[in-house]
Amino acid sequence: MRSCIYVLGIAMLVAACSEKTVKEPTISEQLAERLQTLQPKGYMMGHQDDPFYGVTWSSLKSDKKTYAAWPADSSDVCRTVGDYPAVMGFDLGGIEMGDAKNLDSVAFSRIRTEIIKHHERGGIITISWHPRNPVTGGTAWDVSDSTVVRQILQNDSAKALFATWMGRVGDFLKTLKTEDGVPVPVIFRPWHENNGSWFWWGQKLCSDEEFHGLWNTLQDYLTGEGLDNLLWSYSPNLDGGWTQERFIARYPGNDRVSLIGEDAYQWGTEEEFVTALDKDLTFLSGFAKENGKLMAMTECGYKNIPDSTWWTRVLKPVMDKYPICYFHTWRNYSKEYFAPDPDQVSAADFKKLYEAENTLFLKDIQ
Ligand code: BMA
Repeated sequence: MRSCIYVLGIAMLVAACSEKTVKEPTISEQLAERLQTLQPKGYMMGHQDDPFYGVTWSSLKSDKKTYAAWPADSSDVCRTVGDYPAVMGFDLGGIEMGDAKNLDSVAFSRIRTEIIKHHERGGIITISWHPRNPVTGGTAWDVSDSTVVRQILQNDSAKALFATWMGRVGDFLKTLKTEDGVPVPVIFRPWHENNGSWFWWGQKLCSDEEFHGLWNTLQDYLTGEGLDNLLWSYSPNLDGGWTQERFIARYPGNDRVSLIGEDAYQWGTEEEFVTALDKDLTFLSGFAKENGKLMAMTECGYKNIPDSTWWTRVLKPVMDKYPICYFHTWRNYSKEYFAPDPDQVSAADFKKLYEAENTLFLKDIQ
């Protein structure tokens, strides 16, 4: 009898172990593995809203309702270097209101189509969300009320409204599937630039505990909805002086984040930018290594790129020093753009960046 129990025990142990070894990684775990495998080859180029409009073109007609007959698959990046960005970024701002178009007038149906298309080309998707202010009704940039996050967590009517908003985000994310019904992997990056005070979830607008409450509310909701295709990215803004203590004050926690990074724009002088970025990437790469996280420049750029050698002279030397998975340039439209088009002063330099061994565009990751 004793030996029977012993044999049974061993058999159960073996079964449990093999169950563990055959457990399929989730879609987001597969994406993390892909990012990890690609990283030693170099860093990917990303662009926000790449297929919708560019410096000189827009597929949205002036009626703001219909799309012009721009050749399908237009892209300033592709027009400049002959290849698409490896990473494409999209924003859900407006989905919370039940709007048909996002805050930059792009129809959510079109966003869905382009996300699936880029995934099927072999590209990588990142999604941000600039939700309206649920208390004032203003935009994400309305910082007139510093109790918004607290209200979402504590006030019944704000809580209920925010629950509706999360539901709409979840409903949209659930539709990001290939024809075979396989969910598209997404680097999901909510509550970004939270160390600045220009969004209602910013530094001076909520306490650390409230920020964590906001993060967890959204993450727990979407995870509870079965969305295991989201790779969660924590992305404050360029700081220039991160300390461990300050960084972890709002960091959601190792069990909640897979990729860390920051949004780093050159707004002032080149020297200020490079010094701050270099310091921050030193800190972030140390933190990423210690905590087993992926890292990226989750947004970056130099508005309207007035410097013809900015890419290879200013940005590349800093990026080369750190194990970033990608750098993500913000959107291009006539007044403001962060990636060149073929006639832009930095186009030739951007081509040089493209030709470098360690920069990855779509063809490099397919
Ligand atoms: C900002 C600007 C805005 C835009 C928002 C969301 O940085 O580009 O014009 O509405 O991002 O894309």
